[in-house]
Amino acid sequence: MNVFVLYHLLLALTQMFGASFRQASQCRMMHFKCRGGFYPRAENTVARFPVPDEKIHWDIDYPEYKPTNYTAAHIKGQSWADPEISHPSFHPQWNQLDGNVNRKSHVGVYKIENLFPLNPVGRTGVCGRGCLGRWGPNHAADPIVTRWKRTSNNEIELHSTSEKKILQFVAIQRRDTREWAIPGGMVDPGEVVTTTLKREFFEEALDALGRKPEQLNEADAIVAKFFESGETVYKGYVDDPRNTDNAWMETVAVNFHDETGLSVGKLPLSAGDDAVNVRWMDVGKDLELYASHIEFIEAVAEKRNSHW
Ligand code: RP5
Repeated sequence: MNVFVLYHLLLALTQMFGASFRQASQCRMMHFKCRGGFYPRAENTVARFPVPDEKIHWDIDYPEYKPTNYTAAHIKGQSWADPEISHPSFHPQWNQLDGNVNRKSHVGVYKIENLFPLNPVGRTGVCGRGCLGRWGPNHAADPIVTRWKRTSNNEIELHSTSEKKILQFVAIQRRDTREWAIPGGMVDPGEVVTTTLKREFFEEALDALGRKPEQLNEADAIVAKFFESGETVYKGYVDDPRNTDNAWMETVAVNFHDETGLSVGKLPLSAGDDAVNVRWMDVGKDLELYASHIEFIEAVAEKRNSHW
């Protein structure tokens, strides 16, 4: 068998058995929301050093590049945050599971330069950790809970132009930036992603933390059951406004779909924890969402063949 035939055989096998979700690879990704302007919600104004599109990637020379060094004062000394990189007690195991802290990236092996992990996409105009707790990847999970939009007669509504079914997803309004977003959150050390997905949805969209234990009811059991089967639609880097050259967000986004609208699709939503608002939002390409959440929603729309 010659090399050409072998290559195409391997390619076909990868397509047949490979991941059916989007997975960001390190090669030539771009980021936009963590570049230009100011670092979000910093104590003082923190301007990002300008990084034009063509200078994002580390392998492109940019001798003038002087990123602003910023680590938020409030993360220092927190139990959920790493110490300074030079702290004598800090011996991070990069690119692997470090105790119960996951320092592996979904996008491949990231580089370490002068002790600091390097953002796998490239320059952001800020070095240090910004307001992220971990050096390197900060892992999150995003539950995308969907149902079909229905008329008052409970019939599935079709879009007037595309004539396709309209998907709705549970969106929260973030307390920090006031942008609408998927109700995701950080994976705690040692926590499995399936637990994070459920926990974050309970906290942000059903206000589980604001309720007394005796208020936990039948609805909670419905949600717990509903979260047993989800489909991963994205795994990788997030273009999050908090990213820096040395600390960045990554996520696993999973779709949980209520086909009949009779399960989670019927429950009353209530904003809690980091959310100031929650609602079912129609899916379409004009949505403006936090970070790169629109990409994950697009992947769900594609999977469900809904209006976009
Ligand atoms: C985004 O930040 C992730 O996609 C996830 O939605 C979120 C996690 O951060 P917090 O909401 O916990 O701040 O990058």
